[in-house]
Amino acid sequence: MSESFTPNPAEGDRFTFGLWTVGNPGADPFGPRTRPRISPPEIVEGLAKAGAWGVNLHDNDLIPFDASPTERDVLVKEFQQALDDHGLVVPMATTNLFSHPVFRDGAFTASDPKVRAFATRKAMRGIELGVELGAETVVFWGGREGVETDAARDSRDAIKWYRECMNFLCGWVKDQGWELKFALEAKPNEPRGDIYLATTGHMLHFIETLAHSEMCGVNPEVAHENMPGLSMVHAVGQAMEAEKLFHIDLNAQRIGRYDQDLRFGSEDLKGAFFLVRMLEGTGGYSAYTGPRHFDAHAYRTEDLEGVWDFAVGCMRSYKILAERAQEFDADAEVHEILEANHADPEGIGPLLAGFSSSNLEAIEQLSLDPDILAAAGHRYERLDQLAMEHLMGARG
Ligand code: DIG
Ligand code: MN
Ligand code: MN
Repeated sequence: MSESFTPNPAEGDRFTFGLWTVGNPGADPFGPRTRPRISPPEIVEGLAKAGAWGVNLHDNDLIPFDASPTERDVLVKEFQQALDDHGLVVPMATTNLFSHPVFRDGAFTASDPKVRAFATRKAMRGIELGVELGAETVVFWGGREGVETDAARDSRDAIKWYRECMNFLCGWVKDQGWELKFALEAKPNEPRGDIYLATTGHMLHFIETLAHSEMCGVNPEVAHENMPGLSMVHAVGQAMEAEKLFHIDLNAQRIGRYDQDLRFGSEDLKGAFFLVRMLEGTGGYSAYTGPRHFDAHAYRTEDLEGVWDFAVGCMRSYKILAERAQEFDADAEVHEILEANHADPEGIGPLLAGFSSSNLEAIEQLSLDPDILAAAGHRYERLDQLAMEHLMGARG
């Protein structure tokens, strides 16, 4: 394999994986696990060897739901030792608010306030664990926040309860004096028939209704935007434009299917190319500075060797796409076509940048012939062909 695409934290690569990703033993709703389970310390060692920079976790990826405080402390100590031995960090932590049956009617949106209180308390313990391990970002994925029938509750109550729990947790974190970022992750369905706040766009609006919106952003996932056929590039673009891209879940997905969480770049390669281009900032905007997190898992067919093939493949594909994006944005013909399309020799753009009587008069006075404007070509066929040829390695 080409050495230039080997992931290397020492060269600035910031790739992370969750314990639940490479630790996924291959079980699915139709069959048991197909691989041996590997322990968190073994996962840390394997990720370090693969070239990852960090590892993320749900509380119960490390600590069983019913573990005693003593058992918890032993597991955390062993995990911390593995992190120290192999030089991995924990940038993000999250809480499992979806596996135990107590959450079967939701966590923060459960109709029973005792369940909402239990979920909030469990989230506080999960955040404490994350802080203990050095995490600076806390992801919230509301896997059970939804319904199979809207007879269960009015969705306005659900949104209100979601907001109450988020506001409570933001207030608690600030009361602890911690500087943490909350990253909310959307998904349209599965495991619930419909999940509230179904897309990154829904989440961006919801965040603006929170009491401490400044500490809250989003954690968009490729598969979750693509499942309903939406563009991950546009979800991430809106999040970055709002300065709310606090974390990201990279994987791959075929539209219209269950959440596949496939190896990054292994489906919709063009979408992955434009996503990496946006994250790397090669097209002119500033780059995303957070971890490149792969929330994905190996095919059920794979043995443990295949799991590490999967992990290396995620990182290599990201690095290859980053190089292709750099080449695309350095291509003189690409610049020529984009500059021709964005040209503004008469300085009309700024007239729309803010209402004023002078801008109004100038806009009204403009000579704008729609037929002439309509006749202009854009050479997007050539531009997209250039993107595809860079993507396919046919234009060095
Ligand atoms: C699923 O896409 C979710 C959970 O795995 C986890 O809560 C979150 C963290 O990235 N992604
Ligand atoms: Mn997913
Ligand atoms: Mn995810």
